[in-house]
Amino acid sequence: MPSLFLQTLAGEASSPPPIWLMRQAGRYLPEYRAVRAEAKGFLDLCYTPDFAVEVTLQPIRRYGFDAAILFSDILVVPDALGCEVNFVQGEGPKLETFRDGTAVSRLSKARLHDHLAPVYETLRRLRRELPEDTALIGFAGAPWTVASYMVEGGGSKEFQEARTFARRDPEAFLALIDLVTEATTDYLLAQIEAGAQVLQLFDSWAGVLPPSQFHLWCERPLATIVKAVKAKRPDIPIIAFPRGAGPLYPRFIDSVPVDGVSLDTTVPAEWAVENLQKVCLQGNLDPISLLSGGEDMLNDAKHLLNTFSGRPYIFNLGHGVLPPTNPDTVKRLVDFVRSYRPSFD
Ligand code: 1CP
Repeated sequence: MPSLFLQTLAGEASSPPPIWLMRQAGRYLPEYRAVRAEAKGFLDLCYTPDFAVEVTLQPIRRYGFDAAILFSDILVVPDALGCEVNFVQGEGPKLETFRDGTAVSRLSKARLHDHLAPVYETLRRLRRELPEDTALIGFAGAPWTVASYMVEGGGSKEFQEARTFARRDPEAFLALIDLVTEATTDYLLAQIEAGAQVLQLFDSWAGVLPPSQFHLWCERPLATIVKAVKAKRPDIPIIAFPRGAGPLYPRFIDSVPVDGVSLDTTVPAEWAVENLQKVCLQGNLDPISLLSGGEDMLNDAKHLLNTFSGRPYIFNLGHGVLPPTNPDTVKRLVDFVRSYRPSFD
């Protein structure tokens, strides 16, 4: 029997909707922190199937979410292309920088699959260990977001270096985007072979692109990936998360043939229902509301459930679970969503 999650992505509305949360595995869970302390570092956690399988399953055991997301990170792709990546505790990722054509030409996807073999092993084991009706989500970062970390050398508020490189030398920047696009396509197809049943593409920094550059660096590479994956595996649904796209969401779904889009916290739910009719919608609850975790959070959740009622919708947040979130609050939210029946008061 297909899972509720897969049925919803195929276009069937259900009440209550399926639920999972971005960053459902992570630092807010004490059992995650215990495994993290055993690993030599964050990348060791991602590349050791015993650890990665365990932390993927932790939120499924606690909350019985409708989908599990592979535990890994978007930055394993740059790492596999030969860009040095380090996770400094408390400071976030630090990467070797690539800011001109000469630097970009040093990268190669020759060792991609060798390097990412442990991720594929994690997926194979997960598919065996998960309950049959829990969907397994594979994922990757979108080329714009991944390339931005490689140009910047880490996280950033504005991604000024990446945006400057893209304008100063669009040809060299395109070479970087094209390489990440090809590697990501190969990586996602291998994830499907290993057991991923759904894919999500995270374009976390799509929102720093002005409308004039949005097609070139966000939509175009994502459309290339989605078309290439669908040409080989039309059976696998794909969700994209162009975070911060705002009024560009409608043209995004016109140019990138995805099955679903994840909504950040800035998009009004009513606007999304009106303007994004041809895909399944996901997300939109403010992760900050889980920090108070009271009536305020439940009212927002109820508003989303009522607004998206009667159309394909996957309950989720507008961005990841924050580390200070109380695990009991997540339980409260899941119970609330699962006991929901439509009402329009
Ligand atoms: O110390 C720790 O334990 C590291 C914290 C952490 C975790 C739990 C990082 C470092 N990555 C992850 C896991 C992760 N990352 C998942 C796992 C599955 C799940 O959701 O449960 C996923 C899907 C990601 C994806 C990811 N990594 C994104 C896209 C989604 C988003 O949040 O916008 C991005 C931008 C990253 C980069 C990254 N990795 C880690 C951090 C702290 C960051 C952000 C760095 C920054 O920009 O400041």
